Amino acid sequence: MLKNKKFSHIGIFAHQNADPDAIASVIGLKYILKTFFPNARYTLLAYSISTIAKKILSIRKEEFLTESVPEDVDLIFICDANNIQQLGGFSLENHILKKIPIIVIDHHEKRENSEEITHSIIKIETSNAEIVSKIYQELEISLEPEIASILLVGILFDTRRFIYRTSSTFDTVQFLINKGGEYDKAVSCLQIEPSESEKIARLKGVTRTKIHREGSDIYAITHISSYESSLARALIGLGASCAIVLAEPSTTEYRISMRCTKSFAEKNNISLGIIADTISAKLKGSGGGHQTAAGLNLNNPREFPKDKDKIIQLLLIMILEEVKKN
Ligand SMILES: [Mn+2]
Repeated sequence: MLKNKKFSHIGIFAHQNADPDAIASVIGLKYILKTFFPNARYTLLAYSISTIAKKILSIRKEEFLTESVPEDVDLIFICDANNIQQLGGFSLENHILKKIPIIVIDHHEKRENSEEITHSIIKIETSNAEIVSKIYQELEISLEPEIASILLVGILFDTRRFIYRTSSTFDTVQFLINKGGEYDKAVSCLQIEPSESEKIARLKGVTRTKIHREGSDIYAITHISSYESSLARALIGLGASCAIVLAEPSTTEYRISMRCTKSFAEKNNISLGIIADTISAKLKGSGGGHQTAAGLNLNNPREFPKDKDKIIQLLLIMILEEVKKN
């Protein structure tokens, strides 16, 4: 399709709140397309970019549009998402009316076919950056060292530093390193030093931590004014099986962050996301999450005591009740 047509302005999208994998894929794809359409204009778009993903732009400065799509874009790519709903507040209405090709390159499982998408490359890989890297490899497109480093960042992020990988992941990484990709630079790109206030908050939260043991499970519960998810993660790092952290950003709003280890979730056959959902329903708040990470938002729960240590005890009792149900 691409070979038989001429395109003058190519738009490449990442999903909203773009992560390093999305940003890396978009940049990687731009330089693949440049070999086919050297004279076209390129516009990279992301409705919002996560803090960590912004660090990729220190390897190579690339401009991203965050507000609107230029009208004259005549070819659209979407990276790391497979539908236009995930693009955020961008409007593609006119482009769809003009029947502009929209091509998806994604590694997530496809849920439904959306009509707007005219072509797609969907491969179940552990990162989208790996798909883009494989296109370089298979089509023997020349790859600049900086772009190789950027693709490494995407792979490192989405594989969670190779916790998730396929039989080809290490081959792809080796390919990128052979092309001049700098592994150390890519790793350091994903390290963000917490702010001083975050460090202090975490340390204070740790000193207030109460420990509850339930067989071999260690529960750590505490409270903090903010940075509750950062503290909950830190408590898991310190050895807790399950961490529950209450934050009280205002007198009427409570946020609770929960984390647990995978072995805790599997052994007790629970998902923190479901527990958060159940408890929030009881307390008329909102909550949810995944198996090992979840959060709750409560507005002025009347039955809560004033004393924060008592609130976290109450939360612990509710959580233990849910864990023991299974
Ligand atoms: Mn991804």
